[in-house]
Amino acid sequence: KALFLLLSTLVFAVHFKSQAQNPIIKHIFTADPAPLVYKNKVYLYVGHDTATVKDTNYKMPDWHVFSSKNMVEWEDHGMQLSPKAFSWAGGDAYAAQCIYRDGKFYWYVSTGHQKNKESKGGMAIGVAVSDSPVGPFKDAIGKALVTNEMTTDKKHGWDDIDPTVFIDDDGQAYLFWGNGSCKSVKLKKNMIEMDGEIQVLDIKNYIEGPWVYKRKDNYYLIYAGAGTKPEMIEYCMAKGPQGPWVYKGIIQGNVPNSFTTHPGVIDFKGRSYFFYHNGSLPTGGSYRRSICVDDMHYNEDGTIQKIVETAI
Ligand code: FUB
Repeated sequence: KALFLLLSTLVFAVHFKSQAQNPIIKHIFTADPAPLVYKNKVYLYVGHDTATVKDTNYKMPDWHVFSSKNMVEWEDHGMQLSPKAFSWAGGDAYAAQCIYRDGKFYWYVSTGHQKNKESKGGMAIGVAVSDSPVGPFKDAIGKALVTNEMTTDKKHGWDDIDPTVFIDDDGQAYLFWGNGSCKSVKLKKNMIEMDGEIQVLDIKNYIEGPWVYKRKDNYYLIYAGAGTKPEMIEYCMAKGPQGPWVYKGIIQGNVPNSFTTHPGVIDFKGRSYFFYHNGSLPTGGSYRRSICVDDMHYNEDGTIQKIVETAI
């Protein structure tokens, strides 16, 4: 019996040590996690909340990069990109995702567009590129990839935010994005030009923050939903990257102390992880968010179990 107790304590200790302590970044406020697995490491691309406790809107000046070999210790690579890197941009550094292709890292970002002959303003999507996952990154195009003028399903000036990029097994890349409606378009192999028409998808309860990936034979579209209440994370599944997307339910309810949440999903060293943000640090809130990560579990049929959040 003593041996059994010792062994179960050890198993618990090892399991506990391999869990991240939420929030995983505590020295600055971070939001909109976008994890990338590359060469036995996880690179985490994040937004940066700098609003004061009194502010009632976002103040997000730049994007930062962290990395980890074990999902417990996170190395801080600092600020690696800001809207200043894009001559056409101005405004906040909203959600972004970095992806690897053919020796290069492409970082898709949402930020404001200056009012000029290319755009009447509003939010837009740009792409930065680097030879390394931790930069330096520079504007890959010299203009925005998506501007407010290109999309016809206008909801408001900030509907072109929250890019997620997915490369299918056949090499075809897709960009998904949007607030108020989810849009998608094929990308050319160079990753910086659209290839075809923008599609507006019919996704139940969709608000923003899409994250698209394939696991086994299933395609997943995970997103922040739930409308006027604080956001929840909901998801759809499909048999291909162009749908039809079948609604599967809620995998995470409202998060502590933040109106928004934002998903990022990876498999790493045999485990599945779900990244999100909340306002759980002592002076945190909707504009002072912190990134967390918890285990993610799939059922036999590929559906996703509800996330069990581990606290600080
Ligand atoms: O962080 C700014 C915005 O809040 C993001 O673009 C949305 O996804 C929401 O998290």
